[in-house]
Amino acid sequence: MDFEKELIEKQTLVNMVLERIIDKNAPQKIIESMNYSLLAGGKRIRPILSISICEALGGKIDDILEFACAIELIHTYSLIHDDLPAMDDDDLRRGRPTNHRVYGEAISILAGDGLLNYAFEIMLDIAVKKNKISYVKAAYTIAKASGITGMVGGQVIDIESEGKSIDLDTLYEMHRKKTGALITASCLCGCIIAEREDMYNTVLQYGKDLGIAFQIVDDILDYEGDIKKLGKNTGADKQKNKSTFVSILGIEESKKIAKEYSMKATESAKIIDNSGFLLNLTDYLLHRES
Ligand code: GRG
Repeated sequence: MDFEKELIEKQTLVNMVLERIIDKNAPQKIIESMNYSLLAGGKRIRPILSISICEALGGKIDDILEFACAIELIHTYSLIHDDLPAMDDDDLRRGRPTNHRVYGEAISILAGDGLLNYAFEIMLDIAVKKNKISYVKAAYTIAKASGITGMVGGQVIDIESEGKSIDLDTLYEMHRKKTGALITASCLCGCIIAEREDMYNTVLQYGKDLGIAFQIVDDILDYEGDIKKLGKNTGADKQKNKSTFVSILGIEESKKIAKEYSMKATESAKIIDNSGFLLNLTDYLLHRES
């Protein structure tokens, strides 16, 4: 199948699940605020990575679809909290005013907390119902990647580095944790749920290389991207005096390194998935404009 058609099909499937995922028994305001950010668009890369890797390794889409969508809840929580005044203080995300601009800080903090917690309710509910250790392992992988040695830890390094110039090693460490950890964990869930332990290291390497390429592209887009296509403000890194791949290495070198990591990821993608989808997805993420 044509790559773009398959990508849209997968995004549509994820969106259909996300539209009905939040428990209707919660207070109306928190449901509204969670759905405001969750259903505002987004590329749905993390669930799509889980799904496509699971399928490529012999698993069925029904084995992973809902679990994969729960990862998007965690990603959305991180965006809501990252935009808060105490963090990046942004007012545009996914083409809309940020969550706290619409619902106020208190509800927005709770919406993030709600999304994070609800993601684990979903994952653990699936693990209990399926009664399979692979789902417990996958949930643990996501918990660890989201936590203090993963995304939260990366965010701490980011906050502590603001206004300072950091070296390249610290920048890599920050991004491996802040952005790379959840991307890698999303890939690993596909492998774990498909019960293909033999492919674990290849998938791990794929996720790590893709995560770095993804973040360098994010820095490049912040430097020279189009606000309308991105759905968020550009130039924020420079304005906040943040060290980025672009500020440390320059734009041309950043593009070169992003391509190198993406090519490395492509080599693993060919081993993981012989349908070509993962390879095309890797290339799409390198050339994305949003
Ligand atoms: C608040 C604990 C906590 C962590 C925040 C992920 C993160 C850490 C902050 C987001 C800030 C940011 C722009 C990070 C760079 C990479 C990134 C995660 C970009 C956004 O992800 P996409 O491109 O977004 O997948 P969409 O909207 O397509 O889902």
